[in-house]
Amino acid sequence: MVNKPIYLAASLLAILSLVAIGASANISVFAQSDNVQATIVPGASTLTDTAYSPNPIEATVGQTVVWTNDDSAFHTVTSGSAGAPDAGKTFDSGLAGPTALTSKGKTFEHKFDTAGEYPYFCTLHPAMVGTVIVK
Ligand SMILES: [Cu+2]
Repeated sequence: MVNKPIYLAASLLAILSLVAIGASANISVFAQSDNVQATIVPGASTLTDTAYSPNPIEATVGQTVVWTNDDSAFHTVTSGSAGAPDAGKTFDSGLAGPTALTSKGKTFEHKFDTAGEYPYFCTLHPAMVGTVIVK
């Protein structure tokens, strides 16, 4: 009878720690679904591997990378490398349409569902290159 309050306290602690574990698990799931932000920097047309920032972009499987054009010039975010037959096959902001990064403030996004390294470039300025690393 004397120990009963101790058992109650211990049970309460056990329940509270389970709740805490559950809450932290939910937070990590939420963090994984967050978008990863990247930019095309001002003056990118004359840059190479610093045109896209950060470079490389690191993401986890299932995350979406959002590129914002912070430059005044028209750029693209195009998978692969310039001249390669598979260029633009995985993702491409393109030269026309709603995803085209025609001016400052425009955004393009792509969700990465498979781990790997994804090189990309700008079709208008092929010296602009970057990599997305998905883990
Ligand atoms: Cu460009």
